[in-house]
Amino acid sequence: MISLILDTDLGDDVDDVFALAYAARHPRINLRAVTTVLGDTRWRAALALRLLDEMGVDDVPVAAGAPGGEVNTVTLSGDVVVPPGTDDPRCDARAVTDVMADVIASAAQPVWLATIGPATNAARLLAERPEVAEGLAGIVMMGGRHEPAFPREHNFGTNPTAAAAVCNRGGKVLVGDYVVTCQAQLRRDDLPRVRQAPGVGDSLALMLETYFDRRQRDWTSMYDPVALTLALDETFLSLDPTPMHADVVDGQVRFAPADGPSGLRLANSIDTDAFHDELLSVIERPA
Ligand SMILES: [Ca+2]
Repeated sequence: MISLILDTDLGDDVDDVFALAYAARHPRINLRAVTTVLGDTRWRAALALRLLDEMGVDDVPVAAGAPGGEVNTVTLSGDVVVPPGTDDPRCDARAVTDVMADVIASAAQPVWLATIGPATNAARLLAERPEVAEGLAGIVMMGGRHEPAFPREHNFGTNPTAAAAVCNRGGKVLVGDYVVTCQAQLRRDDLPRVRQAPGVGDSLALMLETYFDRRQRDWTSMYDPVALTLALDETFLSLDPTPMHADVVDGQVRFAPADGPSGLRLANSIDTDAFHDELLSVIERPA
């Protein structure tokens, strides 16, 4: 059993809401807090609260990070469940770094932080509460593209300085980059099974179908949920043993083998079929 803080930009690309459902329903994950990042973070928090309600989860604090940041043109999906601009009064009044720090400091075991959006909140925690961040079991990130062509990836490209700072923090940081995690997918013919997820199935299916329609395709990648499995083990993603370092080059994060000690490791392979079954099985678990 692991304790987990999920730091997410849910509401745009639909994979985040599946990561939330996976974390909330997984028998080996104790979801301790949800924090939101990028753009209208209070709307994202309202969406998280709505989905947690539907899953029968009412004991997980949800806090909104600083609004703003460079929101790209990623297609929305969460607007069909919670209208943009919605503010839920249950959104935690504390700063996200305080929520994270309180969870980390009060937990009986070291806590994992999964950052599946831009790394702004995670970098703030490391900068503002370094002594607390030392107590983390590790940080799992979805982001970056480890390939020679070096194209932009949304999460790390939105705040590359923050992403590199988190990658290079010294402690354990496990990254599922775009190249590997994009292979995890749901398809349009998965919609009937998604709809069966107790409580939250209709919302998940509506967002997934909306996303397919807006992107005009019949599949989409589950980058975020598969990345967060690295906090558990290497059943679905395998890690390259090479310790890495992250540098910001031309506004993007580039990975290279580390010259000195480093806790940064990158996933290098994925069992796509096994994870597809895993994701659907976990979100189908009873409320
Ligand atoms: Ca995300």
